[in-house]
Amino acid sequence: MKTRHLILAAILACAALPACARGKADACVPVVRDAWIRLVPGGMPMHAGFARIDNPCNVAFTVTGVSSDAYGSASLHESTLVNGISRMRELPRMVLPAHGNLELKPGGMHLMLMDPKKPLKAGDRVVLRFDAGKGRSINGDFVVRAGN
Ligand SMILES: [Cu+2]
Repeated sequence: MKTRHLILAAILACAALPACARGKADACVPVVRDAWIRLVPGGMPMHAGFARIDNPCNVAFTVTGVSSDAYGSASLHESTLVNGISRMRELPRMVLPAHGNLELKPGGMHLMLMDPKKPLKAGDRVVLRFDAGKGRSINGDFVVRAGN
């Protein structure tokens, strides 16, 4: 009887801790911070997302896509200067090295956000999901800012 209570207590304690329930391997996840979305003047249906993603974990985290309920489509992009002209290209992935970070910023890597489902204004908040395959993903809480 006593043993049964102890086992039940252990199961309940585990269920109360999300990290425990998912298993130890997935307990560590990268953190999205300083995340913001830049509106384009004139209400163009094309926004850019920027953030810093820190990976405190012992394994690399490879982002293979991004999505949001607030946009019709979203993709990983990079701006580069080609012969003095700014160009954008789609990236198949962004790799966060173990104990490293990614900086998504104007003029560099960013998130291309197309077809907002409803008009967004400065101060609105949007959740973007970074997918890493095998059902793994992390969320980022983005705040909308006016572009210039
Ligand atoms: Cu872009």
